[in-house]
Amino acid sequence: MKGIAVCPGSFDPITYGHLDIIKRGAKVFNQIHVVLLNNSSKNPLFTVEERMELIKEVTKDIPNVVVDSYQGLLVEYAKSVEASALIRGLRAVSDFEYEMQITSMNRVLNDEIETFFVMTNNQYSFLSSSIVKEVAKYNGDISDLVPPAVRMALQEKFSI
Ligand code: COD
Repeated sequence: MKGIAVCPGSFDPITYGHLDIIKRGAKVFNQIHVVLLNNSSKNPLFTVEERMELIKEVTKDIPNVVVDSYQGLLVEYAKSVEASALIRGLRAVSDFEYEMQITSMNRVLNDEIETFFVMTNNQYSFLSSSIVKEVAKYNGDISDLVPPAVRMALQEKFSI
């Protein structure tokens, strides 16, 4: 599929689940903008700069990925980079209600931008940034959940 897609998130921090969605999107679209936005219901552990650095590090081998951050509405960002699509991941039925709500709102705000959902890879269906932070906080093994750079950043955050 041609064109530019935006893969939005809070990425606090980026996990192998996110990375899987980004890689699969990058096979389908010409360019993927991975954009860090503010989710007002979350209180991030990492700063915007720290999260951006980690995303850049773990996506550096995917040539058609651009990493960015934006303070504002997702659809405004998408318009500013001339994207025609948004990519979101779906893990479980529990994701569906929330995703449907924001997708509907985004369509009200701009009905020219389509949202595409990528079903999680089975091995990451349980994986979330929150779970990773919880396990890392108590020094559990997160090596199968996040790339090495993220694991090190978490260990530093929790002074392990
Ligand atoms: N497998 C597959 N997909 C996954 C996995 C996994 N293991 N883990 C996460 N994902 C997917 C999520 O389902 C999501 O699609 C994406 O990865 C990013 O997840 P998060 O948790 O990092 O990001 P969110 O859900 O907090 O992002 C919300 C936004 C920041 C995009 C949203 O709040 C937003 O758009 N904010 C800007 C203001 C705005 O425009 N709001 C929308 C209008 S209401």
